[in-house]
Amino acid sequence: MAAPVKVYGPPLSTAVSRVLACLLEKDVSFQLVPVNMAKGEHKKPEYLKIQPFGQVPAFEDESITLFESRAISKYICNKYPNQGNKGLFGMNPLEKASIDQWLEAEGQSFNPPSSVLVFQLAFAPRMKLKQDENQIKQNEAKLAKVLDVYEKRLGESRFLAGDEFTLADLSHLPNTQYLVNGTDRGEIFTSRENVGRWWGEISSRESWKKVVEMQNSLPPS
Ligand SMILES: N[C@@H](CCC(=O)N[C@@H](CS)C(=O)NCC(=O)O)C(=O)O
Repeated sequence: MAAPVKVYGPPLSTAVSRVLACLLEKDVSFQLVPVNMAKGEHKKPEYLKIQPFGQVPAFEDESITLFESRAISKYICNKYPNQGNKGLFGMNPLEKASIDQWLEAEGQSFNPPSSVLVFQLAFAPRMKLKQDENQIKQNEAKLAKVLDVYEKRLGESRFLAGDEFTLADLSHLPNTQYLVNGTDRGEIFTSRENVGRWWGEISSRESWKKVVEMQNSLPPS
């Protein structure tokens, strides 16, 4: 039997949790390798050999290493097409293109404002850092515009890339989880009928519930 793949980094990291959700959807066994970010382990030369930008996650599958959570997730889907959720990254070129399109929308349009808000609203208070009200205001406005597009799309189809849950939806889970459940700004999602319905559905996936359990079972840092 092949050795389990390795994911380096803490499940509380949004990018790490994206990869974990994908592995769980695809029923791929994995080993989580701790990286102590408080001690700067992600900036050490040994770690930079597998993640040259000094970020988490890094990923190892036998002799290959990868970084970038979305690229890692696609690799997992492509390597295990017949395992777990078979349609997670589509079954034909058209499905794959539609999933890629919404994955790009997530990476290019949704992630920039939502990750700033996750940092400002969820992480800064925990880290006892001063919040930047201007950044919060500007990024809330940017995210609202993106979610208006999603609201329309999700009025036409059950999930972003069509009628099935895919990597495109999965990729939105980490930031949305923090914003809906870890801040008082969840309304930006839940006040939009279709986006709220979609969030309810995607966040109830068994895979995601397991990731949240992993996050909640960590000792407080
Ligand atoms: N685009 C990268 C982003 C990775 C990323 O930003 N990781 C954060 C944690 S969620 C990190 O390592 N931050 C520490 C740093 O940048 O020094 C991916 O999706 O893998």
